[in-house]
Amino acid sequence: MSNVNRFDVITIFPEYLAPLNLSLIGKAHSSGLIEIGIHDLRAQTTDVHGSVDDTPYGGGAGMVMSPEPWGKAIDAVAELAPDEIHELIVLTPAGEKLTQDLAQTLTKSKHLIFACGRYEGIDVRVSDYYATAKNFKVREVSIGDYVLGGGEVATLVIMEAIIRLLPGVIGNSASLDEESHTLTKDGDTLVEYPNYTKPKEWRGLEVPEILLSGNHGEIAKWRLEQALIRTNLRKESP
Ligand code: 6GU
Repeated sequence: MSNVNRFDVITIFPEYLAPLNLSLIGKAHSSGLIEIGIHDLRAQTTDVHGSVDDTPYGGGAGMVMSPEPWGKAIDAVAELAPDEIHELIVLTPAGEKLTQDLAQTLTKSKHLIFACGRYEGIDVRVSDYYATAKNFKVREVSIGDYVLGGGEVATLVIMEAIIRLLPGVIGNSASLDEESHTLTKDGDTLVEYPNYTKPKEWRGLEVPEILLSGNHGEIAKWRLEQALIRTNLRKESP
């Protein structure tokens, strides 16, 4: 059983995932901390036009993605990690909302498969089928209450949220403990305190005196106060 986390993305726009080669994720991939595969759904089509969608049963606007190319593509990528449980993430604005807590949970999955729907989404029988298939788990996930053209950008968001939490990806892992939306020991989630660096004065704006004091106890107290103020401000204006 492989010790690295594997991520497979199925899409009709493989080029949309090009940013995965950059920065943190690019480095994690090239250093072998993670495996990433990007797969073109159209490779699984059989007709000359490479059709991946059709009109909805029951009528209505738009097109629905056909189940068979998805079934073939998902079966094929499952073979790339044959000993793992496959966590199939179906991207849809109707899904469970992404949170830091969900990102943390998904770090535990050794094999994540992202199914990027377009148009009016994927025939729901794809989710229904894999929900009971051997060695599969299914989650429908959304990144927020707005509608995107497809699941590709949502996949980038979710993968970045997960991958930066994996051991070895961020050099200074202590920076993960203090950041926004992380559960505190009291079970709350706070947004982060404000940060300052040099110079001491910039365009007439001063760094708070307390941060220059060298008094670590007082600084910790001030930062917690600031985090609470910011958290409460956000709750009043969601
Ligand atoms: Cl995952 N997909 C689409 N198409 N729109 C979204 C989304 C996903 N999450 C928020 N909006």
